[in-house]
Amino acid sequence: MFAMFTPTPADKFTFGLWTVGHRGRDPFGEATREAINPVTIVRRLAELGAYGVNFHDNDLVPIDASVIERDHIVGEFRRALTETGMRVPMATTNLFSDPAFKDGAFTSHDPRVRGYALQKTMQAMDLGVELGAETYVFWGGREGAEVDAAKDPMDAIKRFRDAINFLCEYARDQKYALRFALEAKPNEPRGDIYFASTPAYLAFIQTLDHPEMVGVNPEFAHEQMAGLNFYHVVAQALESGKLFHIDLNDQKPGRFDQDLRFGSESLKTLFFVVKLLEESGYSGPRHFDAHAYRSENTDGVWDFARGCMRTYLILKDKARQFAEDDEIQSLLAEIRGADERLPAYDRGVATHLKGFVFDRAALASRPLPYERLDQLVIELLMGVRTGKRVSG
Ligand code: GCO
Ligand code: MN
Ligand code: MN
Repeated sequence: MFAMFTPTPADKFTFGLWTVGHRGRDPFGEATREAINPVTIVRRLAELGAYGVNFHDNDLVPIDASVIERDHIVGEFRRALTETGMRVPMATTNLFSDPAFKDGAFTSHDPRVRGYALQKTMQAMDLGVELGAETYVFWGGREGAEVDAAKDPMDAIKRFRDAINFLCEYARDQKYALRFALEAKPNEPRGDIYFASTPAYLAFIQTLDHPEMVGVNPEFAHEQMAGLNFYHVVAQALESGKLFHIDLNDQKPGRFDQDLRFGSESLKTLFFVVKLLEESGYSGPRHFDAHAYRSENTDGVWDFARGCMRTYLILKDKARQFAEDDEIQSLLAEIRGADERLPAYDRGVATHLKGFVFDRAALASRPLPYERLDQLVIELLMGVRTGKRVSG
C-alpha cells in the first residue's frame, strides 16, 4: 500500500526552488530555517521521486552576481540535473522583489522600468531555455495598484499586452520552443493585481499577436482567494486548450496567500481537480507551488514535499475507485440519463422547437438524487468504500 503512493518521475511532480527553498519568512517575521542550496534541492527531490524543479532567475543566480559567478552556479546546477536525471520544465522571472519594481514591471508608468523588466525577462528566458525549460510563467505580482487614481487599468492592460507581444517575438526570433503561461492572483503583494483571475487571462490571450503561444498557469490558492471554484477554472482552461501549466497547493478561504501543502485543507475540490487532470489527458507537470509551515525545520520541508506528492497519488487512486464503483456509476447513469446533444441550428429545427409543447411538470419532477451521490463521494474520500463493492 505504501509503495503504491510512492512517486516516480513518470508522475511528473515538480517543485519550485522557491517552494522547498522557502525559509519561513513572512511579513511579520524573519526566516525560521536555513537556506537550502539549489544543488541539494535537486538531489533531495530526485531521491523523493520528483520529476523536476522550476525557478525564478534569482532563485538560482543572485540579482547582483557577476558573469563568472553566474556561470559557476549554473554549471553546478546543471551537473546536479545531469547526475540525477531531474528536469527543468518551467522557468520564470522575479519581477517583484527588487525595489525597482515597487509600482509594477511591465505595467509601470516608467518606460525605464518596463525596459528593465523586458531585459531581465529575456535574460531569464535564455537561462531557462539553456536548462531545458519548455514553459515560461508570467506571474505579475507587482502589476497592480493600491491607488486607482494613479494608474489607468486600461493602460496597464495595453502595457502588459505590449510586453507579452514583445517577448513572444523574442522567443520566435531566438527559435525557442517556449510556451508562455500567465498566472493570475487577485491581490498580494499589491492591494489589487490586474487580471485578478484565470478567466481574465483567457480573454486577454485572444487579443495577443500570437495567442497560440500563450496559455494559463492557474493556482489553487489564488482562485480560492478570489472565491472561485478551481475545478471549474481548470476545466475552462483545459476545454480551451490553454492549460499549459498548473500550480497545485492548498488554501483556506478568506485568508492571505497561504500556499499550503497540497491537499492539507480542501480534499473534496482537489479530488475533482486531480480526477480532471488525470482523465482529461493533461500531460504537463504537476507543479507544487507551496511551502512548509513556518514552524518546520529543514527535515519538515522534505515531509512537506513528500506529503504533496503522496496526497496527489492517493487522490488519483480515489479517482480510479470512483470510476470503478458500481453504485456511483449506476447512480451517475441514472442522473445523466439520455444526455445527448441537441441538433445544431437549422430553420426547420428552430421552427419545430418553437412549436413544441413541453411538459414542464414532467421536467420539474425528474428525481436528481444528488444527496446520495455526494454522500458516496464523501464516503469514498473518507476511505470507507473500497471500490467495486456495492456497500450494504
Ligand atoms: C505566489 C505565486 C508565485 C508564483 C511564482 C512563479 O504564490 O505568490 O504563485 O509563487 O507562482 O512567482 O511565477
Ligand atoms: Mn500562491
Ligand atoms: Mn504560483
